[in-house]
Amino acid sequence: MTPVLGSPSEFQWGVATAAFQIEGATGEDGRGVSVWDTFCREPGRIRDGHHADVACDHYHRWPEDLDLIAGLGANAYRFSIAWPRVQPDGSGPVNTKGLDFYDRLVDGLAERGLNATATLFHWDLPQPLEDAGGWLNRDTAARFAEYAAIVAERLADRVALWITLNEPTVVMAYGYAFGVHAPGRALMLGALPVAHHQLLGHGLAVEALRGAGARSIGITNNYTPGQPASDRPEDATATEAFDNLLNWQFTDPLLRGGYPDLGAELPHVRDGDLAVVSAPIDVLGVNYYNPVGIAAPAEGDVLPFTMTEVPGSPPVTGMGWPVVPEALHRLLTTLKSRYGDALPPIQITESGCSYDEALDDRPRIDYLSAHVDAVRAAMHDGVDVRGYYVWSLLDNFEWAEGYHPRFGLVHVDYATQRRTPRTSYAWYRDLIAASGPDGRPRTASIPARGHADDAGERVAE
Ligand code: IFM
Repeated sequence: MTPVLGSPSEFQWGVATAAFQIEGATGEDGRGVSVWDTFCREPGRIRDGHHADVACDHYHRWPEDLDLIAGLGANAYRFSIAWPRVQPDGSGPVNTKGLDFYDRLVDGLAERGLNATATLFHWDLPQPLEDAGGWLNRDTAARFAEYAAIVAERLADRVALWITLNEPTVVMAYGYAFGVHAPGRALMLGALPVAHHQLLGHGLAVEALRGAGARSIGITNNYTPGQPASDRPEDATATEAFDNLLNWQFTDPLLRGGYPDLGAELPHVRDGDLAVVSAPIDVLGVNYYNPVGIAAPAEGDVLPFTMTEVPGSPPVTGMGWPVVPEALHRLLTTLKSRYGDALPPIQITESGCSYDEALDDRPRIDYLSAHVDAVRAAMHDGVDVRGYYVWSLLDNFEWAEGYHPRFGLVHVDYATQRRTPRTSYAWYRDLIAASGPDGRPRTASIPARGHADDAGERVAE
């Protein structure tokens, strides 16, 4: 088979998933325990006590899932590699069977003409590393780089794009500051070292990946743009503090070589670290779901802002997240103006929404259509965007919300593991078919929203 190599020149249309959310098989083939396995066992952490022991059983059903991606006419698949499958203890011996799984997966992608976009860390930290302090411990950065080298030595010949970390801001905020994700620490501003140690791990991993022959490397950040709740100057100040802590903290060190004003001392940042963190990257992965309203903190608040409703009462998704595609356009043009020539080409590594279980999911089509339009508008305005991945291919385990939210282009019946493409699947297939190699519509007319009444029957056969 011909492996897919290097940085593809065509716009990447894809779908994204993550290991812990779909693979299941948590006790198979020598996989170690991750912080999320532990967190799922703690009473009250996950809605209705759900866990990911089986999830979408992708570990066994991956050929069917790759066929679904190929059926879209997509050219890329973003998946993540489970660190505990590869190195059960997070350091030391390699579990060959774990690597074998991803070897089969990337071969399966190449056989279907799909580019592999591999994320090395999508939150499933090996539990022994957490027991040693997790991302609060500087040593985890070095362990991450070692693991990156192990994976790349096996797969670099077939992975088109490496993403080091997925959404380090969410790990810092939800995992270590607010305590609603694994490992469940509620340290508030005490979580700041988690940001730096992840970024340091990213920088060390970039070097390790290049050493192992990786061609194209990026990092994926989640951006939740703050929108002032009112035109009071205090709300504007609070919004700036929010953006610095949650958004720019994860991009300025990469592209400007320094942290924005975080309103705190950073004694954990050592001389020379920022040179490592700011190693050149080939792609900036942008995940965007929604903005958030920001107001001045109330008396006694620990943080310099309060999160509130987005002004203007936009519609919301099934998760209650405001639907504001213009904020994606604004984010992309802001990235360009903030970082100028230092900004590498962007790939939208996640974009999507949850709604109810319906197979005829018109609201998802409206959401995706408006967000693709926002990306294309930003491209028209000069932002270099090279890819768009829908989150997600399948309904899956949505972290603390368990299996309740439904993000998939493909519905999963968890009792039978039957996959059924939704109307949005056929819509996305038609959109890709109607797009040129640069991602823009081939003709002025792109598929009308809600078209595609054959809802993917072709692939379900
Ligand atoms: O499911 C998550 C994913 O793991 C990371 N980005 C956001 C998605 C939806 O919440």
